[in-house]
Parts: sequence; structure tokens; C-alpha cells
Amino acid sequence: MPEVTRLLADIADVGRDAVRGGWSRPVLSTAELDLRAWFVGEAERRGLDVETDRNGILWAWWNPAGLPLRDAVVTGSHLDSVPGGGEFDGPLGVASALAAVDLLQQRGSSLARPLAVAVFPEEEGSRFGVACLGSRLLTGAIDPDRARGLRDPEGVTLAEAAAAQGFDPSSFGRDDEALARIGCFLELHVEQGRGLVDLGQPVAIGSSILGHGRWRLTFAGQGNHAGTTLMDDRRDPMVAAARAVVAVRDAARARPDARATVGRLRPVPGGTNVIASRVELWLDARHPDDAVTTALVAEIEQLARQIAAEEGCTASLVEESFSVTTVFDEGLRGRIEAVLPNAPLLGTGAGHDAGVLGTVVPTAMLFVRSPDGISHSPEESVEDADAEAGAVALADALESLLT
Ligand code: HGY
Ligand code: MN
Ligand code: MN
Ligand code: MN
Repeated sequence: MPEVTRLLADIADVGRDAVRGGWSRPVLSTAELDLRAWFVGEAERRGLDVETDRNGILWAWWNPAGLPLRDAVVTGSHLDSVPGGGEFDGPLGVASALAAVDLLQQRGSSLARPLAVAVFPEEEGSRFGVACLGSRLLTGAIDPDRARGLRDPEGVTLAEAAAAQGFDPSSFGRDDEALARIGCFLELHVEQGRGLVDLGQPVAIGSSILGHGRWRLTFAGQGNHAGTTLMDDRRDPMVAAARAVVAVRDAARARPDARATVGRLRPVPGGTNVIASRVELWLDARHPDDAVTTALVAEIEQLARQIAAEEGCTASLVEESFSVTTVFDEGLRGRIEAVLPNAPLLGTGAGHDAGVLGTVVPTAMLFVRSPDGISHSPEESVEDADAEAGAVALADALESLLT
């Protein structure tokens, strides 16, 4: 069994979701804390020195020559998941990084630069709503006060949840010392699409990440009794929300290569025999051209206001996060292409910490084939042979960057 597969098998029971299926590993949950402990154990077993920085990012250092922690080659990914997500989104990159360290150690590779394996928290934004929260804090891409006040669905703030686990929320924020240590960042990730299946290749080199953002759309109407309120006397925000979901789909379809999704909707109060007083829904919109994303969202907002007026409701839209389109560092990518000449270039519609870090340091990505291309679903899969090919490709790329 390839080491990557063995490592993933080790954590296969952590955060299994019996209700949704798949895995639910929200940041700072028991499952995610268990995964952090697993990572620390595996890294220390390999002789890496592990530290947790003030933003909750784990750094496992391999620096046998005791070089100054500057210009390091960093790899890694995330361990948190979407609700009911798959086994590989995030953990494949972390397990592959550990397996790549094994290979480099077996090869007796000499390190002219330090290596670190990093684990970024809250990449999915599944608990506190902002994706890549750890790398955004590290790079200063989110105001620390706003981050501290982000609330999870139960109303718990990030500051409260972090303090409960011994972190000091007052120290959250851009960390120039941590950033100064990074020479480049190379993230391996399951592809989350069918590009490699169609190309018949196990591994690709990333070319770009679609710009993408999240907006909260709220419809407010009149909460009332489901049995005593006549149909003509209603101002039902659930009806407005339902119409808006279809309008989102239609508006995205009208723009080639746009994607827009409503994956989460919350009626308040949410009773079976209650006409909701308000409904919140979350919009995820993406496009290779950030201006098109902006125009798409503006059209959706205008449609929502029109629908609200027709339903006797009001509508409001708030941007929660946005990540501009990322084009990976050409120089770094070129060095990796020289090592992996058979690996095709592939863009992705999925966001990654490499995209956020790419605003301040050279970053690149490797993608590993997923037979059905399904992700953010329990059906996400990666063949053992492809997982191993990914770890070898990562080791080869890291070796070329480290020597
Ligand atoms: O949402 C994304 O694109 C990523 O999986 N966080
Ligand atoms: Mn994901
Ligand atoms: Mn991911
Ligand atoms: Mn009643």
C-alpha cells in the first residue's frame, strides 16, 4: 500500500458524518483537532520540528543543516472539510507532503534550503464562512477584528472557539515573520474535476485558479402561521428565495464559463408550520474574469430586489469574501514543468490556500486525478496508483527546488 494511502487510511474514521455521509471536519472541531494531532505525530515521527503559529497554522520544519529559516520551500494543504465532504480534498495534499518527505529522506536528498509542511486551518470556510481563513490571516487578506467576530451557525465567534482551544485571538493577523521564511509554496491537491481523466494523465501542474466569492442574500417578509394565513395575505421570503435560486442558475448559464451556486439556505425561524420571517441564502459565484463575476453578482442582486418586490418582501446582499483570479508564478511553474515534463497544465475552478498565498509569495500547484472528478461529496475518490504518482511527482518537484 503506498504511504499516502496508508496515511489517509489512518485518519479515515476521523470526522465521518453518519447523517450526511462522507466526512465533516469543521475547523476547531474534535475531528479537526484530532487530525492536527495526527499530523503532528506523523511529522515528528519523520524528525520534523512542528510549531503552531499565532494564526493556528501548523508548520513542520525539516532543516537538518540548521539553515536560517529563510527562503524555505513550503508544501502542504488543509485538513478541514466541507460538510459531508470527501476523503481527499485537503488531506491528500498533507499526506502526499509527508510521503514526499519520506522519499526525500530515503533518497538522502541534500537540502540547500529548509523545507516545511504547512497545514492551513479553515480552508473551506465551512464553520466561519470565509474560505482560506488561515492563509488570509497570515497574508493580511482579512481584517483580524472582522475575523475574530466571524460567527459559526451556532453563534460562536472565531475568537471564542480559538480561545477555548488555547489560542490567543488577539494575536491573529498578518505575520511578516512567518511570511519572510517562505521562499515558495507548492500545494498538491486532488483535481476536483475531470481534466486529468479526459487527458489520461495522473498528475497536472496548476496554471490558474478562477476568481470566486461568497455573498449572503437575505429576503425578509412577514413571519406568520401556516394554517391561518390566507395565500393572498402572505409575504413569504421562502418563495422569494426559491425564485432567486432559479434566477441565479439562469444568470450564470447566460455567461459562458460562469458558475454560480446556492448551496446553503437558512429560513428563520424554520418551523414546518411557520411562514418564515426571513430567509438567508449564500451565493458562490466564479468566473475567470473578475469583472464578469462582479457583473453577474450585480445582475443577481437586481433580480433579487425585483423578486422581493413582487413577493412583498425586501432583499439585501452582503459580500462575505472574494478571491481574485490567480495565475501561478511562471518562474516556479517553469521549474516544476522541467522536472515533470509529461504533466499537462490545468486550471481549476476550486479555490486553494495557494491562491491566497500567491498574492505575497511565489506559489504553484500539482493536481492529482480523481476518476469521476466529483468533489465536495462523499463520492470523491483517488486511485492508489494516482495518489502514489502524485507523491512521487511532489517529491521530484520539491527535490529540484530544495537543491
Ligand atoms: O470552494 C472551493 O473552491 C475550495 O474547495 N475551498
Ligand atoms: Mn474544498
Ligand atoms: Mn481543498
Ligand atoms: Mn400553533
